[in-house]
Amino acid sequence: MKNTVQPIIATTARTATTEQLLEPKQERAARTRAHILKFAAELFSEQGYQRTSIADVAKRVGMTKGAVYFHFKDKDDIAIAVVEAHYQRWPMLLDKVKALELDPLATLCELLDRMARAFRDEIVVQAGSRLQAERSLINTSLPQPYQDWIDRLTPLLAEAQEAGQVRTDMKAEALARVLVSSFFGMQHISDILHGRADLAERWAEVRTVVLGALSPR
Ligand code: LUB
Repeated sequence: MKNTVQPIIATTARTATTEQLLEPKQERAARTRAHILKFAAELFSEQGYQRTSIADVAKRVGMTKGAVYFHFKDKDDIAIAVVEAHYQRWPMLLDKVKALELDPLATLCELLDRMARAFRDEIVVQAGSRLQAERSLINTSLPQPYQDWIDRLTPLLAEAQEAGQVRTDMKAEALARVLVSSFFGMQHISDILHGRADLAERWAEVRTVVLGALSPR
C-alpha cells in the first residue's frame, strides 16, 4: 500500500511546488481558471473567436485539452467568461474613481480617461471587445453590450447637470448614449487602424470635442 501511495505523491511532487500542494483545492482551481482565461483572451484578441480552438488555448496555457475542459465546458464557455471578465472591470474602475471624491464632471472625465487606458493596455478588455464585435459569429448568448455603460454614465451625467457642469437641454441618458457611441467608435477605429497604439491621442481628440459639447448652453 505504501508503495502505491508513494509514486502518486512523488509524481505529484515532481510537477507541483510544496505551496501548490498545500493550496486549498478551490483556490488552485480558481487560479488555474484565471490562468486559462488570460491566455484564451490573448488568443481571442489576436486571432478572433472562430480561428481559436480549445487546442490553441491548451497549447498557449501549457496544459492538456482535458485539463482545460475540466474548467470550461467548451470554447463558448470560455468566450462568455472572457466577456464577463471584460464587464467586471468597469464597476471596479468606477469604485476607484468615486473614491477620489472628485466633482461630478471630473469623476466622469477621470473614469473615461481610465477606460481609454484599459482599452489600450488590458488584454481581457481588448478580447471582450473583439468577441462582442464578433457576437453574430458566436453561437451562444453573450452579455448585452453597451447598455451597462449607458446605464453607468447616465447618473454621473445627471449629477453633473445638477451641479451646473453639464447642459440640461438634453436628458442625461441621451448624453450617455452620445458618450458611449463616441468612445466605442474611437476605440474601434484605433484598434482596426493601429491596434489601439494611438488610442490615447484619439481619445484626447474625442474628449476635447465631445466633453466640450457637454458644456451648459
Ligand atoms: C464599450 C465594448 C467596447 C462601449 O460597453 C461595451 O460593450 C463596449 C464591447 O462591446 O466599448 C463604449 C464604452
